[in-house]
Amino acid sequence: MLCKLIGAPVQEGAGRMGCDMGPSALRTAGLGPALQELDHVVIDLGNIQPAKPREMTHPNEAVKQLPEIVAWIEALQEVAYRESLDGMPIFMGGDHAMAAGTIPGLAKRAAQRGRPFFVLWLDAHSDFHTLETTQSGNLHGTPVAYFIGRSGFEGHFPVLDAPVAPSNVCMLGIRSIDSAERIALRADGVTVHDMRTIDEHGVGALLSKFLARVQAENGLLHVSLDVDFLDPEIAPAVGTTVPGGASFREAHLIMEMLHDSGLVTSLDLAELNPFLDVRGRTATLLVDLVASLMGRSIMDRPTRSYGK
Ligand code: Z70
Ligand code: MN
Ligand code: MN
Ligand code: MN
Repeated sequence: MLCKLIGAPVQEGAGRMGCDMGPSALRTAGLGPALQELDHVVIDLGNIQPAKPREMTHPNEAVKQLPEIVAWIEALQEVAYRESLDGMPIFMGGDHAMAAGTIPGLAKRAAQRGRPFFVLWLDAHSDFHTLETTQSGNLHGTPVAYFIGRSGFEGHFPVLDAPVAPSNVCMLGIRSIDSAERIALRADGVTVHDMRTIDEHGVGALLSKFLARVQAENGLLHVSLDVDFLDPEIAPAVGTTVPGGASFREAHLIMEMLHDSGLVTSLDLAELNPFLDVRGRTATLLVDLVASLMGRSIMDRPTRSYGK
């Protein structure tokens, strides 16, 4: 498989700086060589550069860095559309506002191919605010509401060519949601598997059900992985840690099942903040998870320790 590494050093969507170093940390942790070892062809397209931000304001005064994020979204939508013509784009973030660029670009490509488009959203948060409902003003909390076509972005974020059907979005690992988000998620019919659901049913059963649907509908599947999906004990390099995250074993199981499904056509790696990492362990874990997604199996896997 042709893997295209694309750096998206967005940091203006998060509450603190540092996610701009994410692509560099993933390269340093050996993402490219790990994929080559699995017999993939890897090309690194370097980092995306947004255009100069245009002046722009929003009536919600909480909203932060709107011009910068709009510039990123425009650039990433174009790159995602172009680079999804062939191969498997792997977007190395960058905070999760990146997904307001990558996913609409990929969804446009899927529509052009006449294929239904699905998103597996692995995150502690639902990122389902609009420009109107966000209270923190951190725009990494808004991409999902945007790419499914919820109103509240008009005149600011680009008009969507192909909104993602809310029923084609499956969220896994959610454990921090604001009330405006909860209400909107219910109204739109997004599948939300929170941590309680995972504890009751297990990630395997929940994921199988979703994958069966993607397969039955001959869909293309995008995976958007926020570092805070993982438990902060194993993945400390993230701005907003939320306790009770996915374990090492749950995360690898998900990646292995995704690999076996053969359905994944693109990937976001979001919210890695290397400034907060502990001796590169989060970046290394992400590389290992991508390797599992791309075919590394436990029997072949050298034992690695993430202990202190
Ligand atoms: C909260 C907000 C958020 C991270 C998403 C959290 C948003 N709902 N934070 N991902 N790390 O600020 O809107
Ligand atoms: Mn997120
Ligand atoms: Mn998150
Ligand atoms: Mn936040």
